[in-house]
Order: sequence, then C-alpha cells, then structure tokens
Amino acid sequence: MRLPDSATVSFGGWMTSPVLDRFPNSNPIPANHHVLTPERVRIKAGGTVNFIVAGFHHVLVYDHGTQPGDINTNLVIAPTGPGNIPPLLINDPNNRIYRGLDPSLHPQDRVEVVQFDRPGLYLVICGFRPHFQEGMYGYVRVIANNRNKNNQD
Ligand SMILES: [Cu+2]
Repeated sequence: MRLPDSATVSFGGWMTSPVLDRFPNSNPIPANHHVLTPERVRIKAGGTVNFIVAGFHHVLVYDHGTQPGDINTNLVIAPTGPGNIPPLLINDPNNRIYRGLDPSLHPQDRVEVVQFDRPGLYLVICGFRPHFQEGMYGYVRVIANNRNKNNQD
C-alpha cells in the first residue's frame, strides 16, 4: 500500500446542531467540539500533517512513545494575548517536538502544517488544558519510506 505524503486533521470543529450562526465574527465556546478528526493518521517519513484548527486550541506534538499520562498538566503558561485569559496552556517541554502558535494571538480558525522526518508514533494534544482533560488528543504514525523514489508507481 502506498503511504500518503500528507494527512489532514481537523483540530476542533464547529457544530451545526443546534444551528450555528457565526456571522460576522463570533466564536461561541459551547458550539465547538473538542476532538481531533480523525484521531489517528499515517504518513510516510518526511511528510506533513495539516492541522486545520477551528476554535480556541493549541497544537502540541510530543515525541515517539509519549502517552497522554506522561504529560505534566501542572506545568502551564498564560496566553500572551489580550483578555486576561487564565494560565491554562500546558507547558510541559519534556519530549515536546512542536509547540504551535499562541491561540490568543491569532484568528481561532487557522492552519498549522507540521513535518515529521523520523518514523515513530507521535502524540498530538490540545494544549488548552480543559480540552486535553476532556480527551482532545490523537496520534500521528510516521512510517519509514524504504522504497526507492524512482520505483514508487
Ligand atoms: Cu482545544
């Protein structure tokens, strides 16, 4: 089976039941669901994952073998944007290989593209602690690309 070079993960999402009207520019918290869709993706080494972020979320990626129980949720940092948001962004640097943009500084809906060079099983979590504690995390499986590039088709 040919492995994909990239995968797309919806990082949160806006619900449509009940009906949601965000026009002209609103981000109603109760209308967002806090899951990664799909929760697991596979790509080949050197490929990318496109995290399409919808809502107030923080993309954190942890190295091969990290499990959700390994994350120290007592280590937190305050968002740096306006609004006095409480310090609820997980800031455990142990085995963290990617920390995404501070969600308080950007539009809530955005894309972050992350590249994975090494084979392994990577844990991806939402660093906004209440979401992580609800189970907002998933995995990226990166598989060695042993086939000769000239010989792929
Ligand atoms: Cu989140």
